[in-house]
Amino acid sequence: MKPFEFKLECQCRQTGARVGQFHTPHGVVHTPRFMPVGTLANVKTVTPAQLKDCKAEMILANTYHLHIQPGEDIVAEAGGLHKFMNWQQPILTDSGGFQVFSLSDIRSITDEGVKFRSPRDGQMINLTPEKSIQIQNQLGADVIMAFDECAPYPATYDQIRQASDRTTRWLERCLKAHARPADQALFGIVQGGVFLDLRKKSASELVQFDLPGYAIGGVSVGEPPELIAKIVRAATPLLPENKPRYLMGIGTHREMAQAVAAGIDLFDCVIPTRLGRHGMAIMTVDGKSDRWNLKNNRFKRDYSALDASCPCYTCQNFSRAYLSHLFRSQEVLAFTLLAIHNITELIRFTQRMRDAILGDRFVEEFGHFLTDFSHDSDPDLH
Ligand code: PRF
Ligand code: ZN
Repeated sequence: MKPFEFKLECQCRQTGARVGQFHTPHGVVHTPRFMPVGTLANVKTVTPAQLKDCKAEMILANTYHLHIQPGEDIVAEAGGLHKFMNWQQPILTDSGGFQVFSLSDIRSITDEGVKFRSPRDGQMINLTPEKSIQIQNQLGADVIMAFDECAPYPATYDQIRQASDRTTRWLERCLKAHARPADQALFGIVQGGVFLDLRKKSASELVQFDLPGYAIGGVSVGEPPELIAKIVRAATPLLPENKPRYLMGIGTHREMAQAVAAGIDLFDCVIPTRLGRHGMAIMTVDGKSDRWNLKNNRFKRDYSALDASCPCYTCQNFSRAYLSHLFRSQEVLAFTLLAIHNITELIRFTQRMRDAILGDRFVEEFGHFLTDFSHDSDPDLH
């Protein structure tokens, strides 16, 4: 098998949904698939052994955070990210592009790069396409992301055009700087905000670089949620069929189902661990998604399993009443148990879509998530 080969196994006959296998130096990722987020070289409150039990395949880490602490030199000296955090399966690092814009005190954005103050010690940091790639080369993930400019929402057409044009120019510099193309796949990121013509322009420019994979960025930044599916349906058909497609920062059932229907393969989101720390369980009840607050009084004496149909460690061993008690007592174990369930739930959801596509049952089983989805009557597709 060639490195970073994406093997298209099956395509849905009614939608753009597909099943594939993405090969990396640390193993195969079966798509569609949800990827848990491990920002600082750990998925918050969950051990690697527990993550494996959740059926996680590829996980994420962040260039921005790891550069600030502990620094890429320490990770490289430790033997790279896989060894440092003891995760021997695939890892993807985000470039820092998005995190600088959403988390830091920015001093300037120019064609050269982004200057900002480190939230750790106030020192000036200069992140450029070259620097982001050099850091990601040192971290050593299987997939690294291009350094992009994600414009805020709302922004004018001109601002978004400038940010997505700059993202294309930066991609060229990322490719030149990339020192490990043999064992790290560089993915490009489609920008263009809510403007479908800019999305199409961005996607068609990126495709010229013949990259091993493509992502759609700049969504879920505050725009109305119904626009996400529109944006994905505008950009995805322009991306090559035989390369993985990753929708960044998305992880609700509905958004993932609609994106899968448009041909997306990979997702990531912090919500399973973040909601877990707030006492919220992500549930599928009668095929529909729901969120339960475990601190609710109705769970106080509910001795049934969190979700009897869920194979996760939490659901197999603990009752709703026990989880409710842990949260009320603010016990740290509560975070771990709920994160295990929530991550399992989102990975199982993508696995169920995978099985349904393979069995020619995708629209039958997931059609209720696709309500505003219609493949040929959508004028934005043309
Ligand atoms: N760019 C990068 N990472 C991201 C995004 C982006 O646009 C998003 C958008 N929601 C999440 N993560 N580099
Ligand atoms: Zn569970």
